[in-house]
Amino acid sequence: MLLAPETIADFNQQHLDSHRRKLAYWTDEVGAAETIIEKLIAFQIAIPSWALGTGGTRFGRFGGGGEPRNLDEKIADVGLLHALNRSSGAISLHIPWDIPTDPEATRQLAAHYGLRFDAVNSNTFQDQPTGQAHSYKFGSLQHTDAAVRRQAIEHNIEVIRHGVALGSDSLTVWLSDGSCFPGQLNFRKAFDRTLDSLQQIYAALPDAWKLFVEYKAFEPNFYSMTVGDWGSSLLYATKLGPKAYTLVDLGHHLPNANIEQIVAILLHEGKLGGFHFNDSKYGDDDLTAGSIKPYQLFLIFNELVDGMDARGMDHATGLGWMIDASHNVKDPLEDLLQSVDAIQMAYAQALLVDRAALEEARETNDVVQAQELLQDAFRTDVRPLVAEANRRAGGALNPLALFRRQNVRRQLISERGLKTVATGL
Ligand SMILES: [Mn+2]
Repeated sequence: MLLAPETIADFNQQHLDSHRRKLAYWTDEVGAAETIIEKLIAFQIAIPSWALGTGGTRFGRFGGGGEPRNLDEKIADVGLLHALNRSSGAISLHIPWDIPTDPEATRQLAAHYGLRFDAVNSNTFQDQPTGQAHSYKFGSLQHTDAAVRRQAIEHNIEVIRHGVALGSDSLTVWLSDGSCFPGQLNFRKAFDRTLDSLQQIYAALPDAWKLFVEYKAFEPNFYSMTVGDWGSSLLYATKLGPKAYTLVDLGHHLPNANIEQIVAILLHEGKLGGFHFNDSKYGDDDLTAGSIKPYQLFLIFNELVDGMDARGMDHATGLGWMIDASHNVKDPLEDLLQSVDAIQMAYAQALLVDRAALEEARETNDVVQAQELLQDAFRTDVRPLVAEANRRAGGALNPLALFRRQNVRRQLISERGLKTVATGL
């Protein structure tokens, strides 16, 4: 479904007086407000094609209805999100869940909604029901059998071809490769085989492309993961070459890992390539960004802003910004609106940090002042700035409220039916 610009304008008009009162503090008191609003408008977060339907656990799945039945409807859903917040201007596809049959038509459809194609994702963590000769039960790029590795390499190269046809410029490789029991795997051989396979994929990358090596601490393998942490990802990326980078998925760490420190060092080394936003209480929970640990999200953005500025990188285009989430009990589109909003807030708060004062506090070991400076930014209500950025870009002052007022889910159910199931997680 399409959201008419007049519907958004009408909604904004109804809330404009209240919004202007809240924004007045910023425009009157804070010199940096305009800069922050401009940066927020430029900042776009890619929506994953696999997160537009209801997710599930291995215990069950409780669909909410109106899920997109094909790639065109997935693009329409992301287009709807982008119309509401003007900050979801990209889609990240998963192959083979979303193979475009007519790439030019798919490209045009995306352009119609103002969307571009972000990183394409390969899938060698499950066996496909048809057309697959070898099983990935014991791994893909690490497999002991060269024929399995070859099949996985060729799949990744095919994903690159789909990406090229759509105008994408990066490939994300996440491997479930590893082992479930001590003794099962020769770690050194698994590393060498994986590196050799990745090198063959890397060799097929077009010139301007990036390869993102995503790591994960555990699951589905529980004893060892062959790309299990940022250290091993960095090792692969370094050995592969300048087009290879580490991708950080917030849910792919062991509990209490200091992700902001990991981000700072990877960025400093020029090897941070992309991000998968989500939040978690325990592990790879794939919850809404900022829903459990908003301060951590802010601290990560604090390092991102600081590190990108130190390297002269463009915040909007220097890294791949993507959400990777699953929605078990929420409407997926509402959840994605919440995630984008949380990311925008954390970014705005990070832009507020007084960096000169923070460095001064650090150099003089003023621990209290350093903490105060960060918490002062984190405790600032930046919602009027985010709302203003959305409004100026043509979106809604409150995307979620408008989504609900328009009864979007009910309309999608009447268009698509109650029992539709989107391919994905
Ligand atoms: Mn991920």
